[in-house]
Amino acid sequence: FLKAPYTVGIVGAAFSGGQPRGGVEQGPARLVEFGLPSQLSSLGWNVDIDEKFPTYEHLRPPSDQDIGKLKNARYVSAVTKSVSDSVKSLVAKGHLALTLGGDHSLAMGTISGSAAVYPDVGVIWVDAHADINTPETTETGNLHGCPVSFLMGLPGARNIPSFEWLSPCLPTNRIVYIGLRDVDVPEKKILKDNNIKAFSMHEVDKYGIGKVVEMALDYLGRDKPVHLSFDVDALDPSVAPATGTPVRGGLTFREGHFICEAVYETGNLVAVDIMEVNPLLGDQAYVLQTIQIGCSLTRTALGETLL
Ligand code: Z70
Ligand code: MN
Ligand code: MN
Ligand code: MN
Repeated sequence: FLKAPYTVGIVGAAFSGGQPRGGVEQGPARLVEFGLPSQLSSLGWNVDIDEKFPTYEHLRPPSDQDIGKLKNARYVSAVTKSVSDSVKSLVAKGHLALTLGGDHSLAMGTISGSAAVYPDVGVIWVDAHADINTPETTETGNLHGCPVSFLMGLPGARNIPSFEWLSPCLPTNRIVYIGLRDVDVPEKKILKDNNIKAFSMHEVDKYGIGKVVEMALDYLGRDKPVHLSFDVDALDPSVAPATGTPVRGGLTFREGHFICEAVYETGNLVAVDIMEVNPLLGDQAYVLQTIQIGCSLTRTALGETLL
């Protein structure tokens, strides 16, 4: 699906409005500062980046009263619309769209962008959380817990005021989760009722990551375009501590990288999201460790091998 010369277009999505903790908007700048663009050049990619990321302040509405339970809905909508346009134009050019977050509400933008070019795109969603609450089921009102229901247009997540631009673009059978372990009760019902494919940490333990990823890719279809949406909190907090909602019992360093290796090997990757790196959480060493992992997961998804 990518066109030579192989180009990765980096979308620095400095945004934290989908959740309450400040700092995650500094993720992209720190990943870039650490050398991610030159690391990708070294792998042979042509790197397209505007290093002066938009802060999205210009999209912040003057006032943003809760819409039902949803917090910052107008702001999240405006920013994700902008990200959607960026990702769509990169993917349409045959570039790989790499979005550096920022919180995971941004996936409303990234996945709608890749699905606009490839309606049959298959999403691999790597996360401790299912992020599939609807405006009705969310307990927190944080939109980073809701992007999947919006993308699917699930009941209660359609025609939401201020999200008029986002029409359903992700069928329930075009996503596979890996790494789940902190799923809200209503989210469990949504996953079950819609027969959504999910490999929790239980399945990772039971089958091993190799088999889980094989089943995930078989399910989505080996010849289909792939969008990898990677929330670093899928990794165990001992591996990636600097993130807003760490949950114990997560993926090991190798399991996280194995997913990226296998996804690269499909040859069908069209978009990657690296989300929820928060450089303001935890001491220096923890932050550096998390930024390093963000970079190495990205390099791996873009073809770095051990041998
Ligand atoms: C919870 C909610 C969430 C990430 C937390 C948590 C969602 N289910 N996602 N951290 N990355 O607020 O809806
Ligand atoms: Mn270009
Ligand atoms: Mn997430
Ligand atoms: Mn998460």
